[in-house]
Amino acid sequence: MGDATELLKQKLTTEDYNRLTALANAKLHAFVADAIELTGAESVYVCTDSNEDRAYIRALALEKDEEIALNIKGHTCHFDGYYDQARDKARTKYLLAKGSDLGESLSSIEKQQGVEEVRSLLKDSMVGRQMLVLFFCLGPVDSEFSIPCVQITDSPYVAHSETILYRPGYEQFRKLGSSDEFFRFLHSEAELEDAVSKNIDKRRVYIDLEEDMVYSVNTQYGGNTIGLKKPALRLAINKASDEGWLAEHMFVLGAHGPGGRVTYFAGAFPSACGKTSTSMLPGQTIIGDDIAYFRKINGQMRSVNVEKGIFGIIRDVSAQDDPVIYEALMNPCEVIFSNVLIDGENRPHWLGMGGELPSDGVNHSGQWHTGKTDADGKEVTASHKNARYCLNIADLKNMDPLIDDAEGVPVGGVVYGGRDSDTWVPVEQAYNWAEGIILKGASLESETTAATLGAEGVRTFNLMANLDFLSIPLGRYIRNNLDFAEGVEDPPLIFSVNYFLKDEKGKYLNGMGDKLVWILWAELRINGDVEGIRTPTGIIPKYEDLAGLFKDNLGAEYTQADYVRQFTVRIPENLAKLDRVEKVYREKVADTPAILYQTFDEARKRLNEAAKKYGDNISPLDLPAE
Ligand code: SPV
Ligand code: MN
Repeated sequence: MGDATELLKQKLTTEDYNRLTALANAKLHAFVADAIELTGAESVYVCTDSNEDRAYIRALALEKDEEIALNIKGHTCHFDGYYDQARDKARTKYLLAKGSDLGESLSSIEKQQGVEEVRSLLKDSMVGRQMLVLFFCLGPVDSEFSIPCVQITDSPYVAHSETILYRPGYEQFRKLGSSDEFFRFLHSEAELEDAVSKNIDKRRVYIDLEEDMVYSVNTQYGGNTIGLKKPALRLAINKASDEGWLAEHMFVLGAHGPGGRVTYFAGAFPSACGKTSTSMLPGQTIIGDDIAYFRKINGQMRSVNVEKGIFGIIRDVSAQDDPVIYEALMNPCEVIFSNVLIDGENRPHWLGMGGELPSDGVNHSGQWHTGKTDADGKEVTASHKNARYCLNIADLKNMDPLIDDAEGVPVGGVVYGGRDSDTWVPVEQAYNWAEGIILKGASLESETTAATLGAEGVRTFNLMANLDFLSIPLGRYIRNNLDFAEGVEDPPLIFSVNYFLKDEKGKYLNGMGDKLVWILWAELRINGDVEGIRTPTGIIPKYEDLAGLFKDNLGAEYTQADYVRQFTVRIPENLAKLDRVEKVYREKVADTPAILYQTFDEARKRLNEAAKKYGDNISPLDLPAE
């Protein structure tokens, strides 16, 4: 380690050197020294948890043109390159030692080859630039859930985003001492043209599970670069599997039931399928919108938000549908907008914000006007469909008071949902934990969205909405989820939800606001307040209970005809779904637990028996209550 210290002494100012070496951790020093040598950074800034250091990062993002100031105090806008607008799944890979295998569903590259490739792309990538070294904590600080992380980046935008999204970690590293239990992220935006990464074809996100380290290069889009977000989720899933806890792509929400009761829900949805808006339901309180860790503490399943901010999709955020977010986006507080449209007065605009959009301005394509087309003749939309906002949850009016609790919150319900136009009913409770994991979570399919590169609207298998981030074989992941209820006194109830069900003419059967009713019904179920109706796939609400919830919470009249249309059990679609999903497991997953196939068979049997008795489409009014 003597070498590392020598190099650090040469390259760092006395102040930065003292800041870094105040953290007496040889692995950390070696990581920073190696990054300096590799990237050829001209200087290094070591960021502590102080407000002054945060202000320095914010100012740097403006100075380097990675963000521009908007017309409201604290608001800025960042643009990613035109072809760098979403997670690049194809170029995100695990570095695997020869002979190890994660199964064919997860992309990997032989470790030595991959490390050489990504390091050659990082070589001299920071020449003439300042390297930023930042410390964060995943999960609440000083808790069983905490994972300290160090991020190295040459992008002040990435650094700024992380100061909003994650709890500060410099002091956590002080407490960590010489332990090597922390995650490391090395990112360089590399060669820039007009302040965006130029060599998108050389974009790489490579993950080293043995080293708990991720490399990212030639990209700026947050999902590829913000180490603590999805790269860290991948490391955490692997760590959790070794240590007996769970890392999930889930929101955590406090649902407020009768008499001031709060019941906590965790919910998994693929990207751009209503996860953030569920975590923001009116009248409820938010813990987190994207990533949650779960641990068993004193016989309870407890959960924390890994983050403290939101990197949310801005499309369709409007005063009417998302009043809490909308208010923050219209008032002074720290917000980074990305890939929206900026008008001549430095105001942001986006698709679906309500009202007319300007006919020109600046967006992710440069100067923009209505009807502009790109090099492929494709229309450039005013804002990108995956345009985002990044803000602190503390700036929202609906933050749950337990957000930073070191022991997390007790989970009463788990929800799985996707973009499903023809099969699942709007809400349904699974008969038990194992059926919930298998018939809801492990059977999740969703139509693809703009949150990842590639075609939209294609129905795709997406196990627990976490498939994009899995770092362990799929069967083991399912097993871990099944086993997690062992030793829990009162396991959470599991529900499926579907906000995207359509009728035979392709019209949505539900309004955007209806999701509040599904969650509040689930809240009543968890607390034993309402009966349900038994269907071949699970337990659905009774009409009267929903009618009451619609009236009390949305001031809406809910007709029996609506109920029948939405909650009719579609037998052929459910059978077809089981067949599609089973095929994936049989053909692509070598370690599928046998219980999955058994549970599918039982569900098929129930569906076939019901079809014999009631026909292919079963009205909920024909089925018996519990
Ligand atoms: C998602 O796509 O699931 C997100 C944003 O939450 S990203 O950072 O791109 O992962
Ligand atoms: Mn996400």
